[in-house]
Amino acid sequence: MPSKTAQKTNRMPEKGLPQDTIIRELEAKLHPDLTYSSGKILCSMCTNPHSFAKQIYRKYLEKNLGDPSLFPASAELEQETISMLGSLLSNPKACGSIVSGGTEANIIALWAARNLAKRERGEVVVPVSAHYSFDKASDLLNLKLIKVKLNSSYQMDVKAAEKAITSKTVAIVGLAGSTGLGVVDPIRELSEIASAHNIYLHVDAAFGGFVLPFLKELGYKPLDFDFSLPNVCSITIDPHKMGLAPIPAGGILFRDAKMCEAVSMKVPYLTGGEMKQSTLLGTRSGASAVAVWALLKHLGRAGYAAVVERCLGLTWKLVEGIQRIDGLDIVTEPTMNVVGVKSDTVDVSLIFRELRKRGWAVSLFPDYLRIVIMPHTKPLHIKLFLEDLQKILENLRS
Ligand code: 0PR
Repeated sequence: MPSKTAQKTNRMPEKGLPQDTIIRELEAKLHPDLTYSSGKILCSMCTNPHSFAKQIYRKYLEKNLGDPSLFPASAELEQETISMLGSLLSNPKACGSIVSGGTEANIIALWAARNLAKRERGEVVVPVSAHYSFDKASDLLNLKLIKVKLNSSYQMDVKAAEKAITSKTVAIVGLAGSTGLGVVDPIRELSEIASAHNIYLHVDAAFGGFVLPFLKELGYKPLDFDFSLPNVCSITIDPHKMGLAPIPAGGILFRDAKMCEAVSMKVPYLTGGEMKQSTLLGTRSGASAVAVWALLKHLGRAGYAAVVERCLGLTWKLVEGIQRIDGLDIVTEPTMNVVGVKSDTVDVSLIFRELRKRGWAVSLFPDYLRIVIMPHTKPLHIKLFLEDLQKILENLRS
């Protein structure tokens, strides 16, 4: 993209350079990047991938799921992965794909809903808290987003959602873990509305998909959000977030094959037969899907439950610490490992800036700071963060 300021140009060297020279240059150039291991990243929904997943990913880099005629076994593993994710979400018969992330998954879901509804210039009812990937999807798919207000618990207001439904509505979207606060919308009620109006319901559990299924066994309040609700048509669940898989690994799961068919394209020339694709991308990483398959098998339910238990335990330590600091409070009680921090006395953007000066990365939403406690966060990081936060508040108030 052309910019007003002079852009630095780069040229491929005429003669290749030795690998160690390049590695040294890379280390120096990439040095400014933050690392998860520093503990300073408190704003990301991604984390350092599990070492076993990295090992598997490296081993199978050449595999291309865009051409299952060459890699039929990898395609089979992808389907086994979808079935394992489906069983985590109460539907082992789910169909779908391992995709590039939550954005692609949400685009594919609305693409399917639009095609199934066969409606021109359709509308999609979403909560105002929906991730911006839905804005991208609506732009690409020529759908109008109808953004619905939240209730006092920061969930989609169900009455407002029902009111927003018109003859043009092609889908309702509910969040099972909002980007800002990790809030779960009343998916059961949305499912009832979807049924009453015969409308497609998509659930964005990009983050919550690897957290919510474990709440009950960990002694937290369970929340309905998955295919056990009869009208949930599709779910986004991202292995590259709380699934600990290497980027890129998103997941789009449909209740049944008919829904998946709504976005499938025939690509017969590759096989001389019936080959179909139902993703946005053509050439796509087989290593991603195989790494997710391997990690689901390696960690199992118990392994993932332990990860969630650690993150939630630390989240509550953080909440207690924040509530002890004069002038700070949480926006709402966390459902998962996402915390909103607000202040009645100090502008949160000033706190954000001071934190950055001390190396801490949090996210700045209009009225609050978002902190995500991921598996790379250790108790010591929380302690140091709270100490810095306390000092910052004292300085800003004086
Ligand atoms: N749905 C929800 C609920 C999300 O929170 C996100 C991303 C997406 C969909 C889209 O997922 P992809 O980014 O995989 O396409 N949530 C994070 C966010 O916007 C993404 C993120 C991750 C941002 C790591 C920063 C970061 O360091 O906060």
